[in-house]
Order: sequence, then structure tokens, then C-alpha cells
Amino acid sequence: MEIRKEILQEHNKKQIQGLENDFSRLAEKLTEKGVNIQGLLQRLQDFQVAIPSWALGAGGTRFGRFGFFGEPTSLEEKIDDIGILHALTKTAGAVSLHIPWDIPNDYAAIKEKAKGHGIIFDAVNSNTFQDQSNAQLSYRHGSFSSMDKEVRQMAVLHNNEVVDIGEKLGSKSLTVWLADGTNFPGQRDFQSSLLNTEDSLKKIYGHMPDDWKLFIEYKPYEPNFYSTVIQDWGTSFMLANACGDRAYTLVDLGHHLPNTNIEQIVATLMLKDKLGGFHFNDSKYGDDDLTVGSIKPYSLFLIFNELVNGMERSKQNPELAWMIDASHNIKDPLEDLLQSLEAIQESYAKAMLIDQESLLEAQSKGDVVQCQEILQDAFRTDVRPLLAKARVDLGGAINPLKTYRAMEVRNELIAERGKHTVATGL
Ligand code: RM4
Ligand code: MN
Ligand code: MN
Repeated sequence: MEIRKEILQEHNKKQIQGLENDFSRLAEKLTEKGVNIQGLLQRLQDFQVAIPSWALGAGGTRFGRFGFFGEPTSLEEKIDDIGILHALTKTAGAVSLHIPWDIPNDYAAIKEKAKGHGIIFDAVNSNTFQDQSNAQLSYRHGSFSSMDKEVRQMAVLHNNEVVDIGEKLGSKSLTVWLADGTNFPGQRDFQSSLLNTEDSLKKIYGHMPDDWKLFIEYKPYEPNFYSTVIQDWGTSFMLANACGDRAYTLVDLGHHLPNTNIEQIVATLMLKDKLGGFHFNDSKYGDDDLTVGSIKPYSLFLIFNELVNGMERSKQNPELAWMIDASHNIKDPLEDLLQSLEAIQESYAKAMLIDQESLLEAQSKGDVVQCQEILQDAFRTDVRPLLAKARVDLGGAINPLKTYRAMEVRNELIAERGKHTVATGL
């Protein structure tokens, strides 16, 4: 199924007058404050977030999985789903493939399909956290960090293969999330685990083409509960430095212990030009992978403040690879992603509204109250008309979720694909 432009426009027609009114009121207020509206709209329009190929079906927990109806059963159908998101929002113009869950059968055809939807192939993701069905050896006791040289070799070769697959699609980066770690004290030696990991990463880095980047994720716990080899940003940063200039740390919002100051991590990494990618989600406890902005929107805004700041100030830091990394256990995956995309754009827009000059002045005077006022003035602004305007000018929907429902997209997908289909992924 595809979103037909004429039908989308019909839905927009009913809301366009309301939007114009809201937008001009907001634009007037913001212009008075010295905001460059056109610049803001442009930046919103340029902001594209990758959708991971494993997040278009229902996610599960270790206790079970409740499937969602009309899930995509092939990579082609997954790309079509992202096409729906992109047609409605104009901000989901990329896909991040997970290998081996989504290995293309026909490269030319899949590239053609993606192109037709205006979708590019962003970072490719490897998987050494599960044993593959035809594998000779097991990752039970780790992959990059394993004490067994042959297992390490298998993990490196898998990653090299992922790079080769990405190459054929036009991807320019590899994201590594390493699940290696231990469940019990004494289970393995920390130092040699780290050394083995560094060695494996260097081999993969060496295999990458010269214009590729390596993103190294970190996570404190899960699936291992006593120790994780790459447990925090410091370890990732250290490994990235050991690999070379084109290796970077990747921050996933859910990969921190409760109350960690993520915005400060972002600021530090960007200062050192070492932030390569960013995974969006939200959480209450750990790597909950909930809808972006559903639990802690103010934190997200503060993080975006540092991202926006970093993008201005750290010119050597590469353009970030943005991706939603959420799991949809209970909602329609596409609706969930629409909500996440909206929350990301909302936070980004609000962060761009922060009056940085006045903030600096208040900071230098030690006026703590005023500093907070400045941040919260931006946070409390209702920027939704701006987002809608940015979208509509590109041919997207004024209200993507409403339009998705009005068009009965899920029912159409069920009619096309059947009810009890299951997507590959988590
Ligand atoms: C991990 C991590 C990775 C993602 C997997 C599926 O927790 O966030 O980015 O590839 O989950
Ligand atoms: Mn992630
Ligand atoms: Mn995660």
C-alpha cells in the first residue's frame, strides 16, 4: 500500500485554514523574539531520522510477544511501511538495516523501491548477540571478547560481511552493539575481555572502506546482568579512539542507568568530535524502548539543547546518524513510530528556540533563575504549528497520525498481507 498524494491533500484541505491561523500567530510571536522562521523550517525539513528494519512489527519481551496485525513479512514490505511514515511526516527518509534479520534478496530491486519512497540506507547493524542457525560456533560466552579465537574470528567476519552488504546499498556506516558480558563474578577476566574486544573492533575498522564510519554503542546491562564489556560512554570513547578517526561513540537514550545526565555525555562527546550516532527511545527504568517523549520529554529537550549546540560549535563532529530504536509491544508499530517522529521534531524545534545569547549572559552573571526561565520559555512553547508547516510545505500531512487513522492504513495493510503475519526482528 502507498499513501496516495491526492488523498493526503484532501485530508490536509480540511485542516489547512486552521494551520495557517495557528502558524501565523506563532510565527509572529517568534519573529518578535528574533527567531528566523524560515531557517527554523528549513532545519526541521532537513532533519531525517532512520527507521530500523526490525521495528516495523510488534516487539516482545522474554515473557512473550503479542503480534500486531498486517505486519510486514519481507524487507520489501518493511521499506513500504517506512514509505508510509515518510509520505506522512517527511522526516523518516532513511532505513537502518539489521543483518541477518533483513538481508536483501535482490539488491537492485530493494534500492529501487527505497528510492521510489525517497528513502536512503543509513547505518547497517550487525548481530553477534544471537547464534545464527547455520553457525558452527556459539556466542554463548561472548563474541568480540570471547576467549576462543575462532569465535572472535567468526564475529569479525560477520561484521565484515555486514559492511559488504551495506556497501551494495549505499550505506556509509556500521553500528556495533555488543552484548558481551558476564552474569556472575569471576566468570571472565575483565582486562582480556576488553583487549579482545578492542582487537576485534580494530579488525572490523580495518575492513571498512575509507569513507565509512564505525559507531560503537554502549549499554550498562542486559542481556548480561553482572558486567558488560562496553558498559558506558567512556569505554566506547576509549575504543573509538583506539580504532581511529572514523570510529565514534553512539548514544542510545535507553542505555544508561536511571538519572544519568545524558545531556552532559552528549556535550562531552561532541566537544571531542566523537559523537557519531544517536538512538531515540524513552524509558522509565532501563532499556525500555518506549515511544520517544512518552516519559521524559524535558530530558529529551535538554539533550537536544546539547545536540543543537554541538552541531553549531563542533564543526569537526560528523553529521549525526539519527535512528529510532524503540520496540512496539502494545501499540500499532506505525502509529508508535509516528508519535516518536513527532516527539523528536518537537524537541528539536524547542531546542532551537532557546535564546542562547541571553542564556550565556545569565550564566555569566550567575543568574540561575533566569537560566531556567530561558530554557523553560523555549520548552513551554507549543511548536506543533511549526512542525506541521514544515511538513505540509514538503507535501506531508498536517497531522500524520490523524491522517493515518482516517485513511485506515492498518486495515489496508491487513487486507493486503493478511492478519497474522510476523515481521523479523526482536
Ligand atoms: C540493543 C541496541 C541496538 C539494537 C538492538 C536490537 O539494545 O539498542 O542498537 O540494535 O538492541
Ligand atoms: Mn540502540
Ligand atoms: Mn537498546
